[in-house]
Parts: sequence; structure tokens; C-alpha cells
Amino acid sequence: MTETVILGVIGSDAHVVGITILEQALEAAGFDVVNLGVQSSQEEFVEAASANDAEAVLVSSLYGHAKQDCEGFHQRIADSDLEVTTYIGGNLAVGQDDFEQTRKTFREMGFDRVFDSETDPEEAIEALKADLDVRPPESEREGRTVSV
Ligand code: B12
Repeated sequence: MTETVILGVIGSDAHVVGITILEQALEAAGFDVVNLGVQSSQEEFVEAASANDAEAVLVSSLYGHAKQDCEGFHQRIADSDLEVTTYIGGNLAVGQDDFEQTRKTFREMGFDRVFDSETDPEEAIEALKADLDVRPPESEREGRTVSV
């Protein structure tokens, strides 16, 4: 499997621990990860996705300003003719908002999936595998019973 994923913390946000854990979990699951680190601009995400022919872009935001930082992000992606799956996760709103409302807001902004700060990295990995149609290598499929 060689799916490439761009990962980073958007805007002026400097919270690094979450993406470090995500990076390790994604790599252990077999993804190629380009970690842009903290305080990454929309432009840096788009350029990295384009330069690395990425399948997915994972945006992290913890400090409560994700909505402002992501305004116009999907327009920028479309303008670059990129076809990527986009996820966002973390503490996306200020304070203890109703997460279903937060999810709705970011889905309307164009993100394919929206995750809260309680998300286990494995949850995001399973979602990515499903969205990118990642199948286990043939060697791991051997011996499985296939029912028709
Ligand atoms: C450590 C910390 C800091 C450190 C960061 C050090 C560093 N370099 O990383 C310091 C002290 C610098 C800091 C600063 C600030 N912080 Co701070 N910080 C925290 C704290 C205590 C822990 C964050 C952390 O590392 N968690 C551990 C990791 C493993 O969890 P995580 O980051 O949530 O990531 C997981 C999930 O969220 C999820 N996830 C994250 N991103 C994504 C993306 C995708 C696609 C997916 C699928 C999943 C996913 O998966 C990750 C792994 O499991 C949190 C409170 C908390 N308990 O969460 C506040 C917190 C995030 N900080 C907060 C704030 C307000 C700030 C400041 C604005 C404070 C200030 N006024 O200066 C500044 C912002 C500075 C900046 N420019 O970013 C608030 C945000 C409030 C909000 N969103 O409503 C929090 C929630 C504290 C609070 N309760 O008020 N902070």
C-alpha cells in the first residue's frame, strides 16, 4: 500500500502532540505520511498534496479557530485540480460546543469527515482505509474464507 497522506496543524496553532501520535499510527498502518508540522498555511497543505500526489489531507486544529483558518480551503483545493479526501479533527470550536453542530459546519465547508478530540487514531485509520478503498496485501488475505 502506498497511499500518501498530508498531515498538519493549520493556522497559527502550535499544538503538536496530536499530529505526532497520528503520524506514528498512520505510518504503522502502512501510509506514507508527509507531516507539515504546526502552524501550516492552507497553501502549504495544497502544495504538499499536489507535490506528493496525495490521496488524503488531514487537518488538525486544537486552539478553537479552525473555522476561520479553513475558510476557502476547499475552493483552493478545487482551484488546484486536486482530488483528495479531506479530514479535520481536534478541538474545532471554542469551548464545549455541540459536536454534531460542529461536524455539520465543517462538512458544509467541504470536509469529508470531521473528528472530535476524543478520536482514537485507529478510528481515523479505519475511515481512511474505507474511503481510499485500501485492501490488505494479498499475503494477508490468503487463507480467508470468501463467501459468495
Ligand atoms: C499541551 C497544550 C498546550 C501547549 C502545546 C504544546 C505543544 N507544542 O504541543 C501550549 C502550552 C503551548 C498550549 C498553548 C495554547 N493552548 Co493549549 N492545550 C494543551 C492541552 C493541555 C493538551 C493538548 C495535547 O497535547 N493533547 C494530547 C493529544 C494526544 O491530544 P489532541 O491534541 O487532542 O489530539 C488527538 C485528538 O484531538 C485527535 N486529533 C487531533 N487532530 C486531528 C486531526 C484529524 C484529521 C483526526 C482524525 C484526529 C485529530 O487525535 C489526536 C491523537 O489522539 C489542551 C487541553 C487538552 N487536555 O486537550 C489545551 C488546549 C488545546 N489549549 C487551548 C488553548 C486555548 C491554548 C492557547 C490559545 C492558550 C493561550 N491563550 O495562549 C494557546 C495556543 C497557542 C498556539 N499558537 O497554538 C484550549 C483550546 C480551547 C478550544 N479549542 O476551545 C485547550 C483545549 C485547553 C482548554 N481546555 O481550554 N496548549
